[in-house]
Amino acid sequence: MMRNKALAACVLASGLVFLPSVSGAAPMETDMNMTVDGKAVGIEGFTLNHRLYVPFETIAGQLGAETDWNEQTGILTLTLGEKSVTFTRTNDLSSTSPTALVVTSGEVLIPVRSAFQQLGYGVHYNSSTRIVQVKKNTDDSVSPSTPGTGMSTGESTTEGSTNTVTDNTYADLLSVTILTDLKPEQTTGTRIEGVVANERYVFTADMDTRELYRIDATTGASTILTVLPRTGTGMALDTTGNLYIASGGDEGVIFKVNAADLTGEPFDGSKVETFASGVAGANGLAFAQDGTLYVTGGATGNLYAVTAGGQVQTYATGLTAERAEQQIVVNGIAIDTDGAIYTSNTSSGEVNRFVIQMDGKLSAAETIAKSPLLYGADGLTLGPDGQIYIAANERNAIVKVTMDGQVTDVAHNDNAGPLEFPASVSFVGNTLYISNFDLPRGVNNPNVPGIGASIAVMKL
Ligand SMILES: [Ca+2]
Ligand SMILES: [Ca+2]
Ligand SMILES: [Ca+2]
Repeated sequence: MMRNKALAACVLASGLVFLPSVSGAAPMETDMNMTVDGKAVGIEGFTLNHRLYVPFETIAGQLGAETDWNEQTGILTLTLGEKSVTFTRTNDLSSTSPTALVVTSGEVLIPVRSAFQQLGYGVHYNSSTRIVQVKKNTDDSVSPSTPGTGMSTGESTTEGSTNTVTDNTYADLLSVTILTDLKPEQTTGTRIEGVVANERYVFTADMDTRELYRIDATTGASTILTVLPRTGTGMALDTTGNLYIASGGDEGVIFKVNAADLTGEPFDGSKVETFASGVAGANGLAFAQDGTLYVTGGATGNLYAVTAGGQVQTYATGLTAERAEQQIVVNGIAIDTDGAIYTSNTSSGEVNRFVIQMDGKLSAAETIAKSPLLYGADGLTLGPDGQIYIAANERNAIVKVTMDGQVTDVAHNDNAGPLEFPASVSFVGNTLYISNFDLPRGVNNPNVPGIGASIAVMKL
């Protein structure tokens, strides 16, 4: 075990051990303890991407599992009776695959949870005692972990910020299902960005064909209602059921579709009104309680407030991109009942809050949370629990941010879906509708396997 301690120190101390990672993920030496069937087991390892990694010999030794490690192919198989689990070497520290193994200093480390679970053991993490409890499943099913606050790394990810990144390796992720596959005949090649739903329907638009979709919230049956004059992204419904659609670019506009047209037969695109213009980079939309429509300006860094009459006021947030490869700094948006404006910063992985001050000016951006879990933060909405829910597109994840800055994944998966570069989110009661944009980037690269552009559903 001394050797492993040295290994962990080496992992932490030296960037040379690992290749650079696209997400900025860094291994963190663990102070967790473990019991297997009630017996304490010393562990030396690290957490990475919310997973606890230990040398495979530790796990195999506890279970008496047979091991087959092929250094050439980078494939490791553990076998216990009828059950086996295979891990594959990765150099990508941002990999969230539960079956990726990491080789460092000649040591082979594997994710604890998936190893035990695949070999017929239940894994439970107690975040207060920091003990990972492993127990053989008596009924041969995988026993669930208990939901809870998860495991805080205790590390603030940004100077001066008080938020913590919650490691939910051992927390339950919520299940996500597919309401409808918009292009059953294809697995890639269709991009949908915005989504908004009411009790009856879910709306989205194909960015390339400009088709506006109406999807039955119960059956998933879809209808192409019309073809928009220009591409459509973020969407919102006003209190009387009219649909608003952002259309970005330098000549950004907001389209309006009247409520009566949303429930009937398909109609001609000439019935789509231009509600407002002069909203460059328009991306996300949200109504405040006073009826003002707020619009994010994407990479422009602008926020726009649009009156019921379509008059536009422009506010500069002053936000600038932190990652060259991602320039969007105001993307998803939601407004609380006090009028505070929450936006997602896709570039920095941040949630910002703004208020319109008494003098009519926009406040400086306040950081609610900043975390690598929020890289690719796209659509943002307020949940029925008053917390913030965000589609982290390049992580194939839905992330919850509490008002006191706790950041937790509530759902995520690898590139096979059901989350596939999720772009926008819309709650109806406890049901969250999610648009799968399916861009091949981050965890969704390559974007196959998967079903491509689709509407996913998650229930709180
Ligand atoms: Ca498909
Ligand atoms: Ca967006
Ligand atoms: Ca995919």
